[in-house]
Amino acid sequence: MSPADSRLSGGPKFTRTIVRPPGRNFAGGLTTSGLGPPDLDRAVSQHRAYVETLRLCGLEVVQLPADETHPDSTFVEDTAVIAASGAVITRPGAESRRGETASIRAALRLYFALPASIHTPGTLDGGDVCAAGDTMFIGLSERTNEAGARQLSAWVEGLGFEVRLVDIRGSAGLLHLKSGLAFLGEGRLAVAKALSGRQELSGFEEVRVPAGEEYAANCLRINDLYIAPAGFPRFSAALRGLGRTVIEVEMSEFRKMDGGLSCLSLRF
Ligand code: CIR
Repeated sequence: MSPADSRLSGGPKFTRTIVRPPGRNFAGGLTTSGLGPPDLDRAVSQHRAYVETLRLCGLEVVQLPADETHPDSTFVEDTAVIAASGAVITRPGAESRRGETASIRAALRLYFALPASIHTPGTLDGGDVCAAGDTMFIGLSERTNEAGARQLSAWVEGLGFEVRLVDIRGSAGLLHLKSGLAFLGEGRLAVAKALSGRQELSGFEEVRVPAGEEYAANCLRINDLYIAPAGFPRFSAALRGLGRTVIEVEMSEFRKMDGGLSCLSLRF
């Protein structure tokens, strides 16, 4: 499906996903949540359930071994951007995460001939990139700088996407653009209050994430289904109201490390 066809549909059809379970050093990752240390056993079992959910959505799961040298490496989404028929390896904004990309590049080379790369002085986290049909929203954040966004823009524009930059620096509570935004298909976006009404989102229908449930803005549309974090009933009900099944997954331990639902997988 071309980007232009996919804004009013559910987006591209996904067939595969890359995931990586949390390692023993998971609690040593970056966090600002103030929610306390994660419980590793619980994180591992939540990750297992997440992977099963992706299988239920029809995806073939490519599971990488845990990376014990990089505590944030379970958040694979930040290390690559996959769009249409190509992949770009990112240069994560946090220095402690840069080494995560080597194994992701090796994994993606099995599926994409020559992944491109974000290079210095650019930095970019995949969590700042939200594809919505023929539109690619790219967040400027504490992690993604102008140079990184420009490099990615040039690449995705070459694939036929219209790029819209969304500056979220100073938007309290948003680590990444997708902490407050998700593409729901059929021209709709899930939007947290911090981004609601932004003119960069024009032309899309906003599905507002209720106050107090902002964490749920980071949900996923996978083929015919939605996946949403458990514990946010009003937002899940709103998704159900769009006429699709919603599968809820427990994310408590990843949330403690500032991780959202989408960041645990790369989908293509
Ligand atoms: C970090 O601060 O980089 C990790 N602890 C969490 C990354 C979450 N990534 C995402 O939501 N895309």
